[in-house]
Amino acid sequence: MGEIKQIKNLKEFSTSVERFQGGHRLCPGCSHSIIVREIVNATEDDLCISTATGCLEVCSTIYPFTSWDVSWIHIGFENAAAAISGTEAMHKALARKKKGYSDKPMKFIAFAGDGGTYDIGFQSLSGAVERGHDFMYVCLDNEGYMNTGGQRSSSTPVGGATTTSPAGRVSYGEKMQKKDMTAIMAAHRCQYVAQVAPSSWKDLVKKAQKAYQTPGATYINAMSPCPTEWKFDPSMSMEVSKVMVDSCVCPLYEIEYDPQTHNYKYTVNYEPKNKLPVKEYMALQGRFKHLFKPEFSHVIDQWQRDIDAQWDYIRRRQDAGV
Ligand SMILES: Cc1ncc(C[n+]2csc(CCOP(=O)(O)OP(=O)(O)O)c2C)c(N)n1
Repeated sequence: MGEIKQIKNLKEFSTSVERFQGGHRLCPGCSHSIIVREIVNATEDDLCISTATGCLEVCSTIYPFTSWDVSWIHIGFENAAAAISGTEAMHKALARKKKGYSDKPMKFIAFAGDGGTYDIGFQSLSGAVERGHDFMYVCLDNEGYMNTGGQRSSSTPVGGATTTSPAGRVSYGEKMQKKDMTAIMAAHRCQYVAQVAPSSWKDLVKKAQKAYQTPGATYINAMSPCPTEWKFDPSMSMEVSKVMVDSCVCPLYEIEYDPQTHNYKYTVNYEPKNKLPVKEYMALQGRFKHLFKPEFSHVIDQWQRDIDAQWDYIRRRQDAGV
């Protein structure tokens, strides 16, 4: 395993060798590219990355250009994990045979959106983790199928208006609960699972480094505010991300599984001093605008109860140490 570089501050981190270049076609203010840079620049090891079809892939590799200064595979919407697990197995086999093949440390990463993770890529992700391949899976979670015009996914939160769960006179938008993908991946006995947000960059970089160092499959759920479909001004992405963290809509926490004791250790990495009401988070985004009508106020109240209950649950697990 290569050295993990120590990151002191943002100024220093900004001088890292750039492995995901600018000039791509992601929307102004898109969080995907910020998250990707925070992850790929956190190591100096060689990287091999698979990326499912989605905003990141479409916008970073418009032929004949590419933003990727690492080995990179474009794969279908549904099989980023299958592609990277096969590549990891091939790398191991070739390194064993030697015959001129480099045995330099290499890290394997799969990036996919929430559509490519929570829904269509779920089976291939589950299988790759079960087989115990050594890779990091990162879900860029913008809570919808944004590359194809903002359809709902099983990550879309209740009340969110999307093109396939529109809000109107009779509907308040999405009706189904967002899946708890972080818990689902912990239940696969990944040794490291974490939730991150791009505005908490140091937390994100540290977690990526922890995932790089953990053997076997690791999973990072990266919440990714999307100005285009969440409907806020592109200059506000990091503000939306901060309020998302401070309202505990996106609690920053990690789960470490110990295969010897079968223990799950929960750690809350950030406790807001002043926990904001979810209303403040919703008010920043057009996709929740309709919820502020009196007839839909019960949706906001329910959200607040759900977020509070989830926050309490995570902290109870942390305190219990199991
Ligand atoms: C099998 C298959 N079905 C549908 C599509 C069309 N398609 C391409 S990208 C995409 C949406 C991607 O959404 P998500 O994974 O959430 O990533 P995002 O673009 O939001 O980052 C869809 C539906 C496809 N490429 N392949």
